Amino acid sequence: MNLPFEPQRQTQDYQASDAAHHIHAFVDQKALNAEGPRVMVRGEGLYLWDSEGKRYLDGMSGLWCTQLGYGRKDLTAAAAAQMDQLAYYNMFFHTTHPAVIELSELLFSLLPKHYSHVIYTNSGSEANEVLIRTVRRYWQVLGKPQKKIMIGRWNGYHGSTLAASALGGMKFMHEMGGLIPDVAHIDEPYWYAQGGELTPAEFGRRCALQLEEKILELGAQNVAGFIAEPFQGAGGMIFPPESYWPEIQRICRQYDVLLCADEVIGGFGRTGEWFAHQHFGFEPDTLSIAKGLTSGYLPMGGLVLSKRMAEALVERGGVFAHGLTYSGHPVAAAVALANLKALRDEGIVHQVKDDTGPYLHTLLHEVFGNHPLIGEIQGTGLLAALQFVEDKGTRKRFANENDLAWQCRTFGFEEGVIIRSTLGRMIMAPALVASRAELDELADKTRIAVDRTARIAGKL
Ligand code: PXG
Repeated sequence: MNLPFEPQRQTQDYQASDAAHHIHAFVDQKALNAEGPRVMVRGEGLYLWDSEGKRYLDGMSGLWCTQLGYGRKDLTAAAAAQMDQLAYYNMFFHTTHPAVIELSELLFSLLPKHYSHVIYTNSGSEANEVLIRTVRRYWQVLGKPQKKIMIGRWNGYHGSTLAASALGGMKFMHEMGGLIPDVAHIDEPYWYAQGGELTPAEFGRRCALQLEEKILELGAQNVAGFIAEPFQGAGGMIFPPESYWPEIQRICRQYDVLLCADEVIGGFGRTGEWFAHQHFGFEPDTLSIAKGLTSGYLPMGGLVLSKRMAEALVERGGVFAHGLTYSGHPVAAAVALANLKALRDEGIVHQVKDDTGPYLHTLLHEVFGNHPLIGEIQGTGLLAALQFVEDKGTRKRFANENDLAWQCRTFGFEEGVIIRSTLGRMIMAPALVASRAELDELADKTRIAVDRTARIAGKL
């Protein structure tokens, strides 16, 4: 392999140089420098190897993105061939190219029929930046320029750029200079933590009705759209109660507010449907996509628009004053095309729905259904969350649940499995190509990590 960097340096050497130059994501950099990050050097299928030669089962698909796993030769071949043919061109000044055209043909053959257009970006954050301007433009074109306000949810995550983090509801991100005008938030539908005495169905409706109250408070004539993840990802892999989405959809339609689904994590087969909104049975006006679009092999995202929105923007909108140098990048588009073909032609999404998804959830219920530390198992397809709980009867959570979950994640690394912790929840989202044997290994190693955590918490 002709890698442009030295292939085998000492771990400490990598760590020292990393500390000298990098500000990592969502971490106290000084503390990380003292500890030293793990250096990942290779991936194959569901497995990763670090610079010490230790092997891990990646239960998180990288960052929820490597749908096909690591080391797929069809994706690398697609990238190399496109680089040889046309390494770069763009969609500015009246040009286009075959890779992006064929990608869009395939993308819209997989999407429900009421979507027709896409604006490509390089990431999910950018997709949501574009979303705000596109939604506002849409209402301008319809003669309602005062419809500008976006409503998001507390603890929602829509990216780390300025407007995307403002749409999201992570207060600690807002505090880091991350607010913009004309954005409002409502509560998240996290029944286990916040549902109190209400049934999940009652709580789901109650949370949805907050949207109606917020729209009335702000004036429907001022509200442009509501953005939400079909299920919360970064916020803890939280599935809303079944009553939630139908009521949200009713409210958006009643008040002429665009329903914007952030499918960055939910898209491309994660739930066993191509898109998560199909699993929950609602019909958004826009979809923000990224991650699984290329299986993470190259950065690419996009904003998908309904025919109704696209028709207004194209037929009546005039100049659309937006463009990114790398929108529809030919190499990323070629990789996305190869990735979507593989997901379709190898029946991977069907396999998640009919075989590996149900298998994983049956397994998790067997292993963790009566576990003293686990109060709830949520998810569908190759997506699962385990909720830590101190008292199952009252759903009382540990005061130090964040530390416990982080500890569990560390135990996982020691056992050779990567699972994600958020607050008091452990998350699994393995590559969609996972076999039953790999899911067995994921559950077994997670069980060891959870048992070790339960001992610390005094539950075993
Ligand atoms: N929307 C959603 C729903 C996301 O989950 C983004 C937008 C932003 O995408 P980019 O490509 O700009 O990162 C995301 C990203 C985690 C984790 O561990 C989640 C994300 C990113 C990094 C870590 O939960 N989601």
